[in-house]
Amino acid sequence: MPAPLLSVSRRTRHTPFTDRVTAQGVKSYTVYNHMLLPTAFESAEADYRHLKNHVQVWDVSCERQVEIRGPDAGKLIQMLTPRDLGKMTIGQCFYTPMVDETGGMLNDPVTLKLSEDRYWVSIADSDLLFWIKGLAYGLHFEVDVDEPDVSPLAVQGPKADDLVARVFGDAVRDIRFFRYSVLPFEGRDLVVARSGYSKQGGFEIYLDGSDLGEPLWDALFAAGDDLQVRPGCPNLIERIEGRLLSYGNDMTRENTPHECGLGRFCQTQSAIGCVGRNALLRVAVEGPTRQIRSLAIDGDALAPCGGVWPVFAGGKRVGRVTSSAWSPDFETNVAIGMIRMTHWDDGMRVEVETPDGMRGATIREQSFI
Ligand code: THG
Repeated sequence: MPAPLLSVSRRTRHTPFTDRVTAQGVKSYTVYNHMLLPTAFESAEADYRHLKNHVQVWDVSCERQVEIRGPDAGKLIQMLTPRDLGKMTIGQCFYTPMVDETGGMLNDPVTLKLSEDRYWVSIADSDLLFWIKGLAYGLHFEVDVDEPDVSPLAVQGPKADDLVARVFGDAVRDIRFFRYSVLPFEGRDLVVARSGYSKQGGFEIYLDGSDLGEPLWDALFAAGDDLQVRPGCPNLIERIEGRLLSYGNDMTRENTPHECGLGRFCQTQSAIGCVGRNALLRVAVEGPTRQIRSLAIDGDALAPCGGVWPVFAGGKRVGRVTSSAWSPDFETNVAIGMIRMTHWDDGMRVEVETPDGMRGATIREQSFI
């Protein structure tokens, strides 16, 4: 049977780059924040090889911004996350677990501080806008909360500095990791951050105004011919190797940030105002009893895990795999899963129930890259 098609309508929102992405041969899409997100151009493996050697331009418009602005913006944003934003400065981007009153993960966005009273929350795939609007309204905060016409375009890969410097100038080379500069393009100021959903390095350009989408796309491709620039997209294999988490796949509202291995992004004690603070302080006393791990699954290439694969040890259930793919570089099936504490130590052996049968697997405390 051929793979089913995706029916597109107004609800599956197009992006400022969709016409270019289509013209340049996108092979498949998913839907993320009710918007089209490319998932393959040539193939997962060919796209992966190219990403690791050259430079790609990714239409990640689906990383929508929730803009919070007004005198109470700082107070509201601290309510959302156990990460202490007290020392955050203008020009910084923070990876911010966001939780509900039980400490359950609602989203894992990148937060940008644009001014003392203006933030962008660059969200993963959940309707965080409604939660934030609800808090602001219910608490009578003096803020506006909305989704602006801002669409990130990522430039990722080892040649990203060269490509982005040709379009925005050599100033981009001095932008530090998870910092941004505001740089002009066609007379408009754009946020250019050193960030992105890969471990290959690069930038995210926050296109402010859809009308500039095709000019920006075309400028990058015109400048990058000799760099072998290609359209790309977040790559399943590479993000599993790098253990970049996918909200809704690797974690949900059932998980705390500590279970997700995001404890290093939490300063719950000093995150005064965070709605999940009491719940997280309580669970922090004992620590989590299950946590995200990388796994290497034995044997030949498996089709990617599109759901949940149960994990066993000695016949007992000890966790689940939620993402997997064959890694050409590590010559094994790389995976991400949630593993109980009895089996989460580095090097421990478990069994994964795959559609291809039971497979042995080795737990890894660290990511592959
Ligand atoms: N960029 C932007 N918005 C996003 C994503 C992004 N929104 C959706 C999704 N991705 C959110 N999830 C993540 C997950 C991981 C990272 C960023 C967003 C990430 N993590 C690095 C890591 O884990 O190595 C570094 C984190 C740090 O050290 O601060 O980059 O990609 N705009």
